[in-house]
Amino acid sequence: MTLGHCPTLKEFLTTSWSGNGQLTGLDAVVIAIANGSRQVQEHVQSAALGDVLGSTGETNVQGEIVQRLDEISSNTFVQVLSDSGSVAAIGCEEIEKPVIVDNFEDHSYMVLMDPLDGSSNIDVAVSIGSIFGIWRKTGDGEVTEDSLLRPGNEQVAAVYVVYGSSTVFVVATNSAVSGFTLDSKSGDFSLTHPDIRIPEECPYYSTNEGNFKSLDDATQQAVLNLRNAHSQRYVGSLVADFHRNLLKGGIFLYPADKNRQEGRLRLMYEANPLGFVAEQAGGAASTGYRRIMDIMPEKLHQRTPLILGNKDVVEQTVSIISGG
Ligand code: AHM
Ligand code: MG
Repeated sequence: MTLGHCPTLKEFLTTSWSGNGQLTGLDAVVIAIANGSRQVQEHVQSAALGDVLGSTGETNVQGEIVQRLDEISSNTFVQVLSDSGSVAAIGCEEIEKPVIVDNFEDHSYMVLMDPLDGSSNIDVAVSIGSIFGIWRKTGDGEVTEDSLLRPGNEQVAAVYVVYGSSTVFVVATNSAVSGFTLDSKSGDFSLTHPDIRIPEECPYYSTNEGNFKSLDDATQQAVLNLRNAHSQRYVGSLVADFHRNLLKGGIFLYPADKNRQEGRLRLMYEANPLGFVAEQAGGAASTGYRRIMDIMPEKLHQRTPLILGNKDVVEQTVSIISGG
């Protein structure tokens, strides 16, 4: 397939978003993320050659070892978003406190991000990615950490990027989920997946089967049911597992277990943005007990159980887990 006739991301934003007052200034945020992801993609591609593998020797606010590519990605996206002229504050999985950029009127968005998802796969050339939830700044007062504690259902857009066998950029708003592929020759992202809808069939389930023994009885039963009806696929990078399931149909589960009563994944950086994409594409996202998007966050780095993907299969799984 040649990409010559496909609209670029910039052309798409100009034609599809112009005239929509709800989205004013959002194009600058999306373009900033695209520019950052191009830079991160170059680091990912050169990896060992570029001497960016391995850990920094530090531990992040989540208590996890910081990989060098985590740090490079975090710095890159903080820089491009701060320079975009549209962002008031940034919350980042790798940074304890939010980055407050500016509070001028034009800085009307807040971005919460996992700058490099799938850290355990960095050193072994397996797909990784970046995830972003975008909220409109509320109120006229000073932006503080509390300003960022908004529920997922108030997101105006979500973006994720997969650095895989190709680099794919997906942006979701209330009106559409659109996927773009990086043309490495021109450096443009071109529209290759217009109006993504999760397929009705659900061939795959994705979960860490090594955690099975730590699940409660109801959740074990839910996983057993999925084993009987679907093929298993698990990359271990949420963003890559989600992308496959979005395009092919599938359900992803990282439920609570004995060792992780609050779940493993982060509400603000992973569950909310991908939950938003899933819902806009016709899917669903739940903790096992309630809709992800309805959770009123209490803290920035809050964790959550996550069940994500085809709506009917998510609903069946949730009803078994919750005994409902
Ligand atoms: P990260 O954001 O530090 O990379 O951690 C999140 C990752 C997800 O991408 C993935 O789904 C999960 O953690 C894998 O966890 P596990 O190795 O326990 O299966
Ligand atoms: Mg992550």
